[in-house]
Amino acid sequence: MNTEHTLAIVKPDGVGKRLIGEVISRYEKEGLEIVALRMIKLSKREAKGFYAVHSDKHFFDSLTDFMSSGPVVVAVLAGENAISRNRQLMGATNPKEAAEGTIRRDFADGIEQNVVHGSDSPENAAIEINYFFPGIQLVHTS
Ligand code: IDP
Ligand code: MG
Repeated sequence: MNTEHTLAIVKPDGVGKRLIGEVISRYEKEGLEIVALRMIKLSKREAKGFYAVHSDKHFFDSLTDFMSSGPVVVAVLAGENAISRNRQLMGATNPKEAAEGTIRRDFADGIEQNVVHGSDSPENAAIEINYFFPGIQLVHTS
């Protein structure tokens, strides 16, 4: 067993398109357990803190403007290989390159406004979960 936790975000475009339920439903249908969930609006500063790893990228200012432009839903998903399974559900960063049936292929408008975030490694998952749910006791229902 390789039970993992991963941080997922429905980004402001996803919330604006009323995709919260659709996205959460895809996690549940995949068998990923939702063990924490909250809706928040990030400040520009919080968005910059979350995406600090990308601070040297040309898109950093635009990305953090976008991420602080409206509410987001942040969740912790749990399950066997949860990190890679969530990345599979999401699809490639650029929706034009995302596989059919993935969230980004189905709903994203472009490489920046791409509906969802998902942690990419156990190390980043731990950092990202702690960023939004500091000190959380992760509850398992199954
Ligand atoms: P990921 O979300 O698939 O892990 P990352 O490379 O970690 O992709 O980039 C973080 C986020 O930054 C992306 O989800 C997307 O919103 C935005 N982004 C990535 N590359 C570009 C780009 O080339 N132009 C504009 N925004 C980008
Ligand atoms: Mg990433």
